Amino acid sequence: MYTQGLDQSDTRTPGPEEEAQLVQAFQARIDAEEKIEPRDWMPDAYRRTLVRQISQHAHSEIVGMLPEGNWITRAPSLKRKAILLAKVQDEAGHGLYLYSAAETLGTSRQQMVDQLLSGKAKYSSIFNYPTLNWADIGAIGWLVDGAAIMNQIPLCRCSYGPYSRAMVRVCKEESFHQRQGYEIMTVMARGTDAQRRMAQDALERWWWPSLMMFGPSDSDSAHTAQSMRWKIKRFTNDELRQKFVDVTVPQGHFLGLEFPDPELKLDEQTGHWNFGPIDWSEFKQVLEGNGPCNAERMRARQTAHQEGAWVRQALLAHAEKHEDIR
Ligand code: FAQ
Repeated sequence: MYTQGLDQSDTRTPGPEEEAQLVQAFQARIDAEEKIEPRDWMPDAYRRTLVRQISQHAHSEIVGMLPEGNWITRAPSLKRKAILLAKVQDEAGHGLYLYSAAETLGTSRQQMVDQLLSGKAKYSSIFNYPTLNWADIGAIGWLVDGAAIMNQIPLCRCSYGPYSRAMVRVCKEESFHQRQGYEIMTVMARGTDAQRRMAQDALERWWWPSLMMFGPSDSDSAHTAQSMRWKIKRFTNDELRQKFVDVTVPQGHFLGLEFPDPELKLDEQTGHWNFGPIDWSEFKQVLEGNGPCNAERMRARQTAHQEGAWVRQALLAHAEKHEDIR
């Protein structure tokens, strides 16, 4: 029974002097690029930051299934339908790895789901925009998954072990998603005039919301400085946004598409693409629940949760029966 006691944490509260030593030793481990594991001592604020970020991330994956799920029954061919089904299933899997990673910090999945359903927890702003036509599925893969990868590759080096390991697999799948989205855009951009117009229209609607995915600019970001010290984040929101613009603009130009930004211009000296101002009032509105689809997304999740109650009850009953037999 050598595993006994592994799941019991030290409930003793350290005194102020001991706490200061623990914090110092903790930061030294982070600075030395050691991974922090669930049973290790960690400051409460580090734990809270991780639960906040990982649960928001998990909710984003789950809510993120809705805009694309909208097109599964209307995909233009059997092959496209099979690909989209697999992609949406991957997002569900990402949500599950992430909820599991957050659970290692002592918050149950039920608590996290309750916070989402009551509107207390956030999920990514991008999933509050509608998918109006098939080209939107291409634009989501290319831009939304593209932005997600840019943000998430550095999370593979996050200081918290379970989160960093979950991100390795997530990123492999996201990179496949990005390529399938770009392939849809390529086919449409090289198709009929009507298809080219659809691809252009989708880029125009998804471009600015994709830039907002990276979060507020560094000067307004509440958590970035501390998260960088803890090596949860490795780059700031603005740094990642710029990297995304730099790789994505040439991809769009290659397809002959135009970005909806008259100020977009290559700075020959730095090699970066300068872009125009982001409409942060729109971002704020979406975060406050007033985006085009916030109410619809919440309703869809609440209904799914209610309608899935019998499945959860059946699984629990099965698990209890299994316990009795053992
Ligand atoms: N939407 O101080 P910061 C995907 C909030 S997954 C909503 O800068 P932080 C896959 C932020 O939470 C997409 N809220 O915060 C997919 C905070 O509020 P709080 C999700 C946002 O944490 C593809 C406040 O603003 N990815 O797309 C947003 O240091 C296709 C202040 O902000 C992740 O979650 C936003 N865009 O940096 C699925 C990645 N931005 O909590 C389906 C992990 C900021 O104090 C289909 N997360 N806020 O109430 C992160 O890297 C970070 O949490 C950031 C925000 C960068 C999102």
